[in-house]
Parts: sequence; structure tokens; C-alpha cells
Amino acid sequence: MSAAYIESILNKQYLQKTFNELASQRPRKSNAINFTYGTSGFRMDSSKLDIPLFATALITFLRSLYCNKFIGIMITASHNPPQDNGFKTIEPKGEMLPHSWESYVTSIANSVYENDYLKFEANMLNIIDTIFKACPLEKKDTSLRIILGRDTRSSSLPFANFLNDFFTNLTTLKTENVIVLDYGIVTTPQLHFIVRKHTADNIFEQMDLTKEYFDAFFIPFIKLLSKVANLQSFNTLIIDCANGVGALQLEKLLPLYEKHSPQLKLELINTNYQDCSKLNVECGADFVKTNQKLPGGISEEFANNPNFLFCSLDGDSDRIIFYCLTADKKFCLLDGDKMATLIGEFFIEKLPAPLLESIKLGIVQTAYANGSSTAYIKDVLKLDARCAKTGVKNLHHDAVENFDVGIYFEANGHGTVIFNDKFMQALSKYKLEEFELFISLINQAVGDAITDLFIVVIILLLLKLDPRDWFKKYDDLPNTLIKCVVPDRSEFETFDNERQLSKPIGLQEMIDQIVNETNNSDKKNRCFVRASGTEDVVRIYCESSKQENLTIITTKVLEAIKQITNK
Ligand code: G16
Repeated sequence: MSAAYIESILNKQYLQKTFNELASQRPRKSNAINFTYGTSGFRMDSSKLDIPLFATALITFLRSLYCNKFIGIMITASHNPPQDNGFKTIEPKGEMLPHSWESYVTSIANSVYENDYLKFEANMLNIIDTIFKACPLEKKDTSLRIILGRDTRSSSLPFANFLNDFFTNLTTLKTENVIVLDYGIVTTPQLHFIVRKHTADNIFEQMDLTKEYFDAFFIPFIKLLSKVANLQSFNTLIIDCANGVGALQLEKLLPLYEKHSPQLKLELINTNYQDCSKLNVECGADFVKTNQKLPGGISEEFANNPNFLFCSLDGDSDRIIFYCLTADKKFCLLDGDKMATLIGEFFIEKLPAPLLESIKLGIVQTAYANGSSTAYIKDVLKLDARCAKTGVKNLHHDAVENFDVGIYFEANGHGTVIFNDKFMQALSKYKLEEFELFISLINQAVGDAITDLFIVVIILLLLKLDPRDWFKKYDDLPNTLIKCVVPDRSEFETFDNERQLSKPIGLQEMIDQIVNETNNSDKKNRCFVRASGTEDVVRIYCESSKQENLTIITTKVLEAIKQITNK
């Protein structure tokens, strides 16, 4: 396939008309901030997303032709507040957009902002040339194949409508060669599953794949639940749905679940997805993790029940956090670190020693992982612990590259487990029926709140592990995560997997000094600053063996940031 061919099928009139509409609505100001492709795509206040949407649509169009496969776009801002939105691009096998393509989409977005159509077109054709020079395919039966999904935000439907219209009009391809399948309101992991399924089974029409998604993970969950003789660790799971798409999807699943009369009760709260203004507000995984407290809708009195385990999903159900209270009402946060170590422990306990010895089993975390969890992985579980940059795609790649069984979780509850053929072959030599069923619960494509929920529940029940005992496996170092608004967060550049800053110059030295002057003999103080890729803030993470150090350090680091950025 050549760049000339791509150019020949472009409806340039439509492209120019759409460009002019966008550019005229958003005249560039001299001090305007450039668009940057964040941790998982463009994400910002929905009123500013028209150009990133256009750029995402164009890159998806190119990617679909390049791969000659289905590419997905999920319209969501996940954990962000209701007024935000964003786009996650999904590859044919369910992964995220390759890193090398992120610069193309960023360049397209910024060239629209220049408000000069000819310049934009030249840049676009240049990108097409670069991409298709390296294109291995020589296809004559070109077709554009796009799959859309969205969350429950009020801005999501208009964005989906734009995309439907855009892909229908962008090319001069015959109608039958433009396939746009709109799956409506789905969770992000469901859309990953759907795209993967279309690719694997060569499906060209819309099908009820959300049902297939549930069957794939729900049936093994039910089978495993039926193997648990009596519930010893907890008997009720309360699921905070963040007033988002998770509620809509789990409400469909619940009647099916209850048909099996399971001993474990599932109860949904914060399910008001119809009122978009409530999404993630005082609830959901990010709220619970950041504030380390119960979400709205759960009183302390209600939570103080030894038979209850709680969990919170985020706005697009790709991450989950568990929690419960102790008898003396202490809040026990069971976050991504605790999930990763629990899963690691389960693999160690259930797999025969010779099998374990023959494979590389390890855990990938980020700089946000609590120091105690990393020590537990290395010293108690005796597993390899690696650190990757924030963003599940980074953890995913690290796990694939380094392990036969890679467990990867961000502390915020985003993660899953991946395993390769070597492991599957080794496993097939043993008759481990229950374990095989267990691994079919795992959504290897992407971190998935619903399948992670199934995994954690099954492990706790099979191990007869009380959630409070899970919490006590290791003591988290006291920690805090705060946000700081700065004039330009792109000035913050990191190295060492985001644990240190190279820019703004001088800030890292100031942080080091602050951390060192409050350090205790255990030298467990740690603090790092990085620009968020999903919100217009920088994040400050701090941990220490002494709670009182956290405020001292973060107050001083905030002052240092102010001092440096106001220079
Ligand atoms: C996204 C990413 C996560 C990341 C989180 C916060 O989550 O998928 O990998 O940890 O943003 O990123 P940052 O600190 O750069 O803002 P989600 O659930 O919001 O899509």
C-alpha cells in the first residue's frame, strides 16, 4: 500500500470543510498550549476536545488501513471528573496505540491548531508518507474498519456521532468497504475484548459481543464459586460503580448471577449513571485510593460488618480498588499493590514447584507502588519486582518482555496478568483443573475491573483468606498523593521510570534535600513529582515510615515547585 494510494482515497473536500469548521471555532492564541498525547490518549475538558477528536479519528483511519484490521476508539475520560472526556485507541489484538504513532497523532492535532489548511494537509501527507513507506502490506481489497464505544458522559454521544459521520465521509471507498461498528455504552475492557474478537474471528458485522464477553469470564467465575464449600472469609461484596458504565453493565449481569443462587451476595451502589454530573464524584476507585476512605453511599456504620468486602470501580471500569473496615473501624485499603501480591501468592501456592522453577514469574509496578509492597515481593514472595513508567501499556510491555507469567498492577488498581505459550505448555503437563479454570478468569488484553473482581474474590474464597488478613500481609508505609496546578506541566520531565526529575532544572536537588533532612534512620522517605498524563496537574507522591513526615515533605515540595515555576 502506498502513500499515493491513501491520498487518492481521501475525500479532501470533506477533510478541508471539517478542518475549517474546527479551526474557525478555535482560533489559536499566541500563548496557546500544545496538545500532548497523555498516559492513555488525549484527555481534557470536553469543550476543548474537538481538535484532539479530529486528530484521533485521522490516526485511527490511518492505523486501520495500515493494519488492514479493526481499530477501536473508546470515548472516555475514565477516572476524570464529569466535564472531562478523552479517547483511547485500541489495536486489533486489544493493545494500545504503539508508542511510535503517538507522535503522529500529536503532530496532526497541533497542526490543526495552526489554522492553516495547506500547512495541515502538507503535514498530514508527510505523516502518511512516513507511515506507508514502511508499510509491509500491498492490499487491493482495502477496507476501513472501525469500532466505537463510549462511556456514560453527556459529551460522549456527540463525539460518537461525529466519528460515525467522519468515517462515513472521509474516503471515496465504496460503502461496503467502510465498516463502522458502534457498540454504544460499554466499559473500556469490553471494547478491548470486542476489537480483539472481531480481529481473531474475522467478524465484519456487529454482534452481541458484550454477552460473549460476560460468558467468557462469568461462566468460569460461577463454576469456581460453586467449588467453594462454604464462605468463610466474607459473604457479601458491595460494589461501588462510580455512577458510571460499570453500573449499567453489572446491572445486566446481576439477574444472571442470581439465577445460580450463589452463596456470595453481590450488591451494587453508586449506580446513578443516568445523572452524568455524579460520575466519579465522591466515589469510585480513584476517590477511594487517593483519599484512603470510604466512598459516598457507604457509611462507617454500614461498613463495619465483618462479612462485607467492598470494592470501587472507576468511570470506565478498567480499574478496581478493594477495602474493608477492621473491628475498630480502621480503613483497610486493598489496592493494586495488594492485588498484585495476592495473585503472586496464589500462583506460588497453587503451582507445583517444578513448574514454578521452570518459568519466570514476576510482578511489574510503577513508582507509586508502596515500598513495603516491593519489599514483600522481593523478600517474602521471592519474586522479581520491576518498575515501569505510569500507564498500563508500559507495564504490559514490561511484563510481556520479561516474564512468562507477568503480574502487573499500578497502585491505583489498574492491571492484570499475562502469560505466554511457554507457561501454557508447562501447565498442560499437569492436571490442574481448578487452576486452569482460574486462569480463564483473567482478561489478558487489558486491566479490567470486572474480571479483576472475579479473580480477587475467587482467590480469597479458595484460600479462605479474610480480607483483613490479606490487608495484614504487609504494612503499607504511610503515604500521600496530592495534585499541584502549575503554569505549564510539560516543563516537568522525568527519568529513572519517573522517580526523578530532569526538568525543571534544580527541582530534583531541592526535593532530595527536603527528603533527606526529614529522613529517619530507616531511610524510608521517598518523594517524587511527575506531570499527570490525564489531568492538567503535576502529582506529588510521598511515603515515609512516619506519618507526620508526609505533611512536612509535601508542604516543602509544594513550596519548591512554586518557587521554581514562578521564576
Ligand atoms: C489512566 C491510565 C493509568 C494511569 C492513570 C493516571 O487511568 O490508564 O495507567 O495510572 O491514568 O495517569 P496520570 O497519573 O498520568 O494522570 P484511567 O483509569 O484514568 O484511564
